[in-house]
Amino acid sequence: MSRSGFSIIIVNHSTTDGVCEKPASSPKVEIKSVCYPLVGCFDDKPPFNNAVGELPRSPDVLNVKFRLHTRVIEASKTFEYVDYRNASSVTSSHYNVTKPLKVIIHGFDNNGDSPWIAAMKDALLKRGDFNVLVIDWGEGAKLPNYNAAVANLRLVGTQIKLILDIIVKEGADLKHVHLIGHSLGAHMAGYIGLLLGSAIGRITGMDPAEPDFQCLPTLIRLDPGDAIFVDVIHTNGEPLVEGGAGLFQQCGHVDFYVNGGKTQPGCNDGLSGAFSSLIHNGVGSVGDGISCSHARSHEVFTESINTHCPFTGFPCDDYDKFTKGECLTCEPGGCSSMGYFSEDFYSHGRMFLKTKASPPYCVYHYAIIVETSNTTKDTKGTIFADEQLHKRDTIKTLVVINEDIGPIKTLLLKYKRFGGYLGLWKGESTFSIQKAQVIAADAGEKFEFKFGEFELNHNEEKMLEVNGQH
Ligand SMILES: [Ca+2]
Repeated sequence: MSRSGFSIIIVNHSTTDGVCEKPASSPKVEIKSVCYPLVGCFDDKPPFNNAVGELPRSPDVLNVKFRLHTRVIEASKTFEYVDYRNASSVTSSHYNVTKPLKVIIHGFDNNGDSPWIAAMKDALLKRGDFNVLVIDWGEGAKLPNYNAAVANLRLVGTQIKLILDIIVKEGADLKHVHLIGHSLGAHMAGYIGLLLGSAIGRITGMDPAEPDFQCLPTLIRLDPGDAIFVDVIHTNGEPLVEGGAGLFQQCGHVDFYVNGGKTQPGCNDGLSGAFSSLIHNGVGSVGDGISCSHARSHEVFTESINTHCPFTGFPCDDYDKFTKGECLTCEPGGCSSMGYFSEDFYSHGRMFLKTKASPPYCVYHYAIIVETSNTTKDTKGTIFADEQLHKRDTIKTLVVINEDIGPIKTLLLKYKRFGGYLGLWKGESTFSIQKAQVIAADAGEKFEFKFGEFELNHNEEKMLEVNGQH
């Protein structure tokens, strides 16, 4: 029993890292349903029993607000309301059916006034002359009943679908509709895609919520079948019990794992401010109530809308390999760009990228590769972060820099021998290098330094001049 008096059961079928186990068969329970005017009926027949017995509240109780923003509207006022029950609220608004539509959908414990929504809306209107629809379903997504919010998202998704029906009737093309959802909002976007037969142009899922969705059927959660293009940003894919709020499993055509996709630099989510605390106890203690790593997904998406920094995502088997600089050549399927411009790339699958701990988050990725000489003695010491240094080794490391530093002319190498224990097992006083390379991964360029063996003394710095660029 939680502190607020609600007993909450979360449906998940996984252990860690989004590895799904076959769910045990559900016991037979009586199917409940509820019906409302225009939006129709909702029951909890599997797989829609993930809300653990909750059914959507009535439209009157949820009182969802649909706020339309355009450049024209913003010139004189903040927004206009549109309503699925009244087509003329759309046709008499400043909605322009010849322009693309961006729909921003928040998640649990957020509402239309959550500050990140205004920041994203502003960035979108700066980028293009769009219709931007902000969905304020704060009443249906409020603390403390997470499962009720999971149930409500189907009703709100249906309401949004009815608005899309109106704009299609007015001549808009669903191909130019882009749903952008955070957390539960990402799954709501998937549900709208389901209702519209996957005809929507694009869904961006920003750290889609894990509780009640992980490893459950694609019918109820975001998946690549929900739109023509689905891009997903993972920032808080830790298991729920360890404070994670987002799905770790792939659920788009392209999935970006930011800093590995589990927790974010600069965030100290801890368990006290984590999502599990929020849904079990109704206690939100971090910022707008959602954990820092979970919120990072919409921050990086918003930054990607108007930046020149590429947010390059690199295909890789896992994050460990990526941090060792082993996946910076955009092989085999090519790279992509996390965020707004991911649609422009054909590359699909799992992509990895680093960011900074604070805005601007985007960084440029460089691999520094040092090949050691085959005549040197094995030793222990430090070149970059590696400690065990062997002859004929190739040492790779990934470094990130805030800006594109352009062509690289020089590389400073330093060898520091291992200091030993109690005066024993000290590293060798010199270590020999065969050659060094730097890969400027975002630019796709390679710089070669110094062919032929040279020695580095302990604590000595050697400046190498570039002698080749590819
Ligand atoms: Ca789906």
